[in-house]
Amino acid sequence: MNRRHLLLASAGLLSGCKILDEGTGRNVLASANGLSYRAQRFLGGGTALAPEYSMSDIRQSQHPNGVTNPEDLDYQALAAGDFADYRLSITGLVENPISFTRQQLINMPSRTQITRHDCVEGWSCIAKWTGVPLSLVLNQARPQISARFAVFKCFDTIEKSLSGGIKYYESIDLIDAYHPQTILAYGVNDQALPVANGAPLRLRVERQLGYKMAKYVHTIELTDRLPGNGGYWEDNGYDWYAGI
Ligand SMILES: Nc1nc2c(c(=O)[nH]1)N[C@H]1C(S)=C(S)[C@@H](COP(=O)(O)O)O[C@H]1N2
Ligand SMILES: [Mo]
Repeated sequence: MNRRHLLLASAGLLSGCKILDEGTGRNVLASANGLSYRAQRFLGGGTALAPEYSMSDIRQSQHPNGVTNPEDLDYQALAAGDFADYRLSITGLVENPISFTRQQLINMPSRTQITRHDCVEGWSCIAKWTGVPLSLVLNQARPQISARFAVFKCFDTIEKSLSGGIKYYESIDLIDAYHPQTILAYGVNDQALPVANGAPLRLRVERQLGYKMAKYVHTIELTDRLPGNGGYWEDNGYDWYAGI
């Protein structure tokens, strides 16, 4: 058992599972054990869709988890100005490094989907997410042939230390980056995305667990290799491919 499976098991045993939407804790546990990255790629190909739900399945607002209000000063300044000065930057292995304001992202074609968020800690939430398909954003930056991964850099310091701390980051491969349900969300349940859930912009990558869905994203770097183990939690023992 790796640490993630231990965590899943202990979340269930110790807290009786903080399950917000029924019946998912076990699924998460089973799928985390049974489906490897290769298996899901082989079985589902690049295009299998995560289940989508209806409005009546939404039972509560999206449960905030992890960092819910970044203390970082650059973030606080942007939030104070309602993110008018926010820019999303696309960097790395692209022909056309480019940045977008929040309004530019909102003006692009959007996608809305009602999906279930499964956290490794044993709770789930169904919510309606609205955002711009990541594929449209990446196309404007024109990925180079050698690009294999999208790395998401976040504003929040997830772990403080004397040397300044560690910022949250995550990564996915370009198959997931170009998946039709992979969006950069700026809205949830018909409201502007709250700070608690990652304002102004957070990733939704619906075939994977919650920790993959980077909140407070300011930069997406295309790379040909993963930095570290590919994410903050991966650097602490979680699987990089968190298939559901
Ligand atoms: N930047 C950032 N992204 C993050 C986290 C975080 O702490 N910081 N936590 C992750 C985890 S473990 C989960 S379950 C979800 C929680 O998203 P929510 O607050 O919208 O429910 O965000 C993920 N993305
Ligand atoms: Mo999570």
